[in-house]
Amino acid sequence: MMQRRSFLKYAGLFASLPFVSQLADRSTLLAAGANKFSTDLVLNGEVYTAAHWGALRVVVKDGAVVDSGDAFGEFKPSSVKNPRYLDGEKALNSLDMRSSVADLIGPNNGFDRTNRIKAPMVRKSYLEKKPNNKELRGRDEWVEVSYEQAIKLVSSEVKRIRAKQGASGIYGGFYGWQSSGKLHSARTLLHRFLTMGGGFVGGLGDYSTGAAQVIMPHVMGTLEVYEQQTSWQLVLENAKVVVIWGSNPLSTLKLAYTATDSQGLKYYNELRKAANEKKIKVICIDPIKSETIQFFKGKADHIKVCPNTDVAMMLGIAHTMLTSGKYDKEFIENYTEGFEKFADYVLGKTDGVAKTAKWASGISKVPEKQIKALAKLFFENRTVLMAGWNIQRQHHGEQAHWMIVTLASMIGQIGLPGGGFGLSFHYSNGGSPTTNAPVLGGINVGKAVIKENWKSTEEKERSGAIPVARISDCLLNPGKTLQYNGRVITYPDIDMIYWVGGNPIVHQQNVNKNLKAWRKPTTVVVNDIYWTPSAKMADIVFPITTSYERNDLSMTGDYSNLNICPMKQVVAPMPKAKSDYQVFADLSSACGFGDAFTEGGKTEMQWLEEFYTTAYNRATNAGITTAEGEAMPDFKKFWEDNKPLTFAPTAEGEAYVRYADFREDPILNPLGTPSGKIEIFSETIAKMDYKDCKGHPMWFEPAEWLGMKNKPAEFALTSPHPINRLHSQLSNTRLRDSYAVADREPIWINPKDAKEKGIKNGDLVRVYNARGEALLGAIVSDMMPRKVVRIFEGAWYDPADAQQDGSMCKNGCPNMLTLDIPTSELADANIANTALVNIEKFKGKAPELTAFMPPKGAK
Ligand SMILES: Nc1nc2c(c(=O)[nH]1)N[C@H]1C(S)=C(S)[C@@H](COP(=O)(O)OP(=O)(O)OC[C@H]3O[C@@H](n4cnc5c(=O)[nH]c(N)nc54)[C@H](O)[C@@H]3O)O[C@H]1N2
Ligand SMILES: Nc1nc2c(c(=O)[nH]1)N[C@H]1C(S)=C(S)[C@@H](COP(=O)(O)OP(=O)(O)OC[C@H]3O[C@@H](n4cnc5c(=O)[nH]c(N)nc54)[C@H](O)[C@@H]3O)O[C@H]1N2
Ligand SMILES: [Mo]
Repeated sequence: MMQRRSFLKYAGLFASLPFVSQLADRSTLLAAGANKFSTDLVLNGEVYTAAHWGALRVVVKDGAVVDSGDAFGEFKPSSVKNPRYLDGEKALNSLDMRSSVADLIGPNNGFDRTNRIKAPMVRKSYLEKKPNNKELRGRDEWVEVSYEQAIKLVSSEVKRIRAKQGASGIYGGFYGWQSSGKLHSARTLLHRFLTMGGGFVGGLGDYSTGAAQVIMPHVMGTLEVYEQQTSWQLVLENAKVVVIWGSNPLSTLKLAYTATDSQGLKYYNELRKAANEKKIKVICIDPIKSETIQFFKGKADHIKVCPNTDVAMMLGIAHTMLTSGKYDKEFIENYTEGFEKFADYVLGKTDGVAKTAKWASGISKVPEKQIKALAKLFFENRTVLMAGWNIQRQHHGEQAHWMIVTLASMIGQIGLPGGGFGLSFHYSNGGSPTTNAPVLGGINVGKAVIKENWKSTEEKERSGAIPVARISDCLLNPGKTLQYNGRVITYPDIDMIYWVGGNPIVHQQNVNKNLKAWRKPTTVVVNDIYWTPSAKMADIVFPITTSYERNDLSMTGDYSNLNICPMKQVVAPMPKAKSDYQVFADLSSACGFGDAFTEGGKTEMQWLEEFYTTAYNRATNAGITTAEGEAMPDFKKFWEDNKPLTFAPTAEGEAYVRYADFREDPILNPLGTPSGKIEIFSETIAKMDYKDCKGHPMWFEPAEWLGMKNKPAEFALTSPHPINRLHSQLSNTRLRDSYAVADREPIWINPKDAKEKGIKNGDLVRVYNARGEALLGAIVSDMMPRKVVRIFEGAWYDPADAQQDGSMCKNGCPNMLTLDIPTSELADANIANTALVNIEKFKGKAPELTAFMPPKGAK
């Protein structure tokens, strides 16, 4: 193994830092601190950085990346010898996303499928101002322009739209996972530019937990989905039953929004051990025999629920508890609100339908006996319900987590170690205890420099932000009103989209509708590193640096704060690429507020020193040391040391039990709900009088599911998160060679279904419904139940014929097939996992994949 931390610096090497040129007067005040640190690039040696997929150690040889992997351990291989048909633990363990740094940088490293945007480019007919040019979006040729010309085009367009229409004309498209980093946060930088410049239309919520994060504050008084969980150690010591409900943590824990702390696997290994020794019963509720279930090697009970019917199943459990009297009446009495109204519904007093185990079984296809057995098992044992988020990315998704909380209330163990429920054990290693690490500062959105120009306060209130997943509906229907969490939103008339750090053409449901929507505004600008489908649907693109071509800082573990990582520039930037910071600083200058944007011309290293020093001062004042008991180094030393700092969990972190204080004294420590208690019935929601979300959790029939009458298609499609990449990110690396089937995204199909359709492993499959069609490669696997197919989200949309509306996606993007309707009037969240599709063996000549090729005119 290469020696860690040793590196050779080439004296005299000048690292061309992609940074702000215009140093204003005020910066001389700060200049004292500038250039204090060596920002020379390491030509041969090791560099430490971080990404969503973890703290990274990168090996550099002659200025190019030759290897990369876990900052703290041995490197794992980046490819497997026998690709295709990777499932279970093989898929989980064989590949390491951390190995793909070289591929992501692209051309410099001899990997050309990366598809980098190499220069600022403008769509030809847009540049020529052709009247029909919007129709040609996504179909046109591209022309290279100078960086200065691109800045001028975009800044004058922003000014034009602001003058004509005000803030409501510009959508600050931010949604996306961008790259890690406290400074180069594309989303914050875009919003800083648009906030300082006079406002914009923003987004409400997110795609991940759109339904849960609106319902949970009504029920629990908090977001719940993005909060620290009961410490895993306490779960392992106290739980007798662990229910992994609609969640695939062995896959989803590979990433975090900051950078993963990689602690999750340790706890799941211990859980597996406890299951083997029969100390803990593990139950997984999932239509699919997921990688997590396979990880338990038969030691976890798999309950195969019909997709989109978990709420019915839970109601059957609740009915069993209620009628057998085996539920915690005392907990219900002391800690919850409105249980009687829910009980009346469960017993059928309000709608004439008793939600018996038999009734639930008819819908969910989980045997009646099993439903009854679960009710007893949960009540009689210390049980924790660990729910994932897929079940709320479904039609009426609000009900799923509301019902999880209701069941946990009936079990009566909320606030006890190893009991209750948790909505984030599968995400960012929730339950990995919080450390004493001081938190880094970061770039913020700032304040308006140019006065906000909304037509009225009322306009801002009604149209200032729209639920993120309603974007295509909004573009297509300006002026339309919709209900959202008790208020009315009026869709603004958006004439310009500026998107950074996201891939909306891939992540939004119903791609064909979205493409139509994206052809409405006059101007679309995208900053991205690569020619993604969204970049291809723009008019102007800026070529952005990878996080390996700039300096930054990150922490690991969204909840644990385990490490503070230097994100040191690894290689020289691609010649014409700029950081988002540079682009927005220059756009701000062109709009007259550059000095405010850069706070007087701060350099990259000055920002980083400031962010680090915020943490350093806290540590110094509070006497916080690293896990090794050392004082936190000052920035200069930290930067030169070139390695992440690790902090130790606090005693409180290790002993943390979610809702322990509420349980101890609900009067002194009430929840943030109107009643201060868990709202099984919410008067607030009941008063909204929505037809698709009532005062207590209920079963609503989804728009499309296997049990419906007159099914529009034969198979239920679920599109969970990909194991070996992050959404669409990393698709353009060699990792893809290990999972692509016939050079397409895989679709998992049950063997009997495949046989009926004449489909074999490795065949090309056409998947279609009324909304669109896509081409995929078959994986025939008994992990799939009958009539359910799985396609991971994130495939780069690649139309067979871009000139044609509704053209097939050659690469297999599942959003060709999904429904773009809201969960309900409460949250208006996406329902990516509610859809029916048809499948057939693809006949004819396989079209060439072009997803990872630049558009016409681009190199
Ligand atoms: N069918 C279906 N669809 C889904 C889901 C599902 O379950 N099923 N899940 C949904 C969910 S939960 C999510 S979170 C979304 C994810 O959707 P996104 O977050 O949009 O997906 P990413 O692929 O992470 O897109 C990030 C983009 O940012 C770019 N990028 C990276 N670093 C930088 C940078 O420094 N600057 C700039 N300007 N760009 C950068 C990347 O190249 C990439 O194009 O998908 C949603 N869509
Ligand atoms: N490797 C990897 N990890 C990630 C991401 C990634 O892209 N790649 N993305 C991150 C992001 S942004 C998010 S939002 C989270 C997503 O976290 P989640 O939303 O929890 O994850 P999903 O992968 O969508 O689905 C989890 C499980 O739900 C199951 N499922 C599908 N339909 C049903 C159903 O009707 N009932 C039940 N009971 N189960 C069902 C699926 O089979 C799958 O095993 O993951 C994060 N982690
Ligand atoms: Mo997400």
